[in-house]
Amino acid sequence: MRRVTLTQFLVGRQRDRNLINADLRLLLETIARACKGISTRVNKGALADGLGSAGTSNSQGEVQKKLDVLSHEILLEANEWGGNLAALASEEMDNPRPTPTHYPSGEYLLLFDPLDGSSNIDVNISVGTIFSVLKKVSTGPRGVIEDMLQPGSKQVAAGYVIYGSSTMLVYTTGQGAHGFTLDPMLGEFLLSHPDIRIPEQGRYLSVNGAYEQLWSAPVQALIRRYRGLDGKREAMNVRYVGSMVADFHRNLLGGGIFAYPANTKSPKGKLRLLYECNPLAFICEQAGGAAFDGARNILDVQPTELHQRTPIYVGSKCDVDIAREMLGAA
Ligand code: AFP
Repeated sequence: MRRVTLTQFLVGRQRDRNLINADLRLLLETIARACKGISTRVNKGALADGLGSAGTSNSQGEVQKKLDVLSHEILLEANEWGGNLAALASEEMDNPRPTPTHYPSGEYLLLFDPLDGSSNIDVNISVGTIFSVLKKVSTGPRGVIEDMLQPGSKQVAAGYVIYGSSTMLVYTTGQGAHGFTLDPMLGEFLLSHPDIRIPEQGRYLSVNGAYEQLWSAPVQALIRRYRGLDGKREAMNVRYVGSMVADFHRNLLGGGIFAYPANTKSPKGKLRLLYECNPLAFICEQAGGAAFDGARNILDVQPTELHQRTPIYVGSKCDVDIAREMLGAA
């Protein structure tokens, strides 16, 4: 069977229904190309001298892996010259970076986590890249922080690439979520999962149970509910990789919920709103699922800082509704 490449799929959407414009198409293609480069480095593992710590920390005090730094640079270099972006921001940067003045400025902003789950790289477990695209709202020539601090409902595109047993890209521009698998022989992403739909109710619960003593009483009760321990529902299977992209991807295809609640050590949760939770929430909603922060829909949260953290419950709609009900935000 002849499969549709990512480029053909995007061109089709641009041509037939004008669902995306040329600049946004270029942006998605450039991200995909950069991620192929990251995939090659990740796949080479120990052979590419990419494993281990870079000996540095990011602005949030987290130890950077060599591949974190490399992936950040690959995405930055691939995207800053195209003329379609006004600014970029990444987990590995202190502040947003306006595109260099020797290149034209565009109407979009790219926010990304270059390598999510990177503490898993050294032991050959799936990791991923997550990205979010917003439209510039400020009036100056280049993008500024104000442009980045928009609620997730304003995203015009979002996606992730999972570097797993195969490399897959999943993206949305607000007309469904579509998945492509990288054919390493052709070097192309090929359409493999058109119009992904997450099951209404899921099988999998992904949560780090080691924090149980640190959760609030309602969160403890919620997780007990998912595990079937209060006798009110069938127990879900607990599966936790520790790479959000991998846990999310499994649950998107198989049904379930990924939860990273606030706890007494991380009162705002661990995961970042702008470039981790918002893009996955957008994809999940487009696939028929939901995402909640314990009080509101993730996509409705008004951000106040670039590296803002948030608790998250994301996945199958019925399972997220249980969180809404039990955390008192019905
Ligand atoms: P690293 O990038 O430091 O490996 O963190 C991964 C992550 O941000 C996310 O991908 C995981 O779901 C989550 O952290 C795991 O955190 P815990 O180890 O606290 O469960």
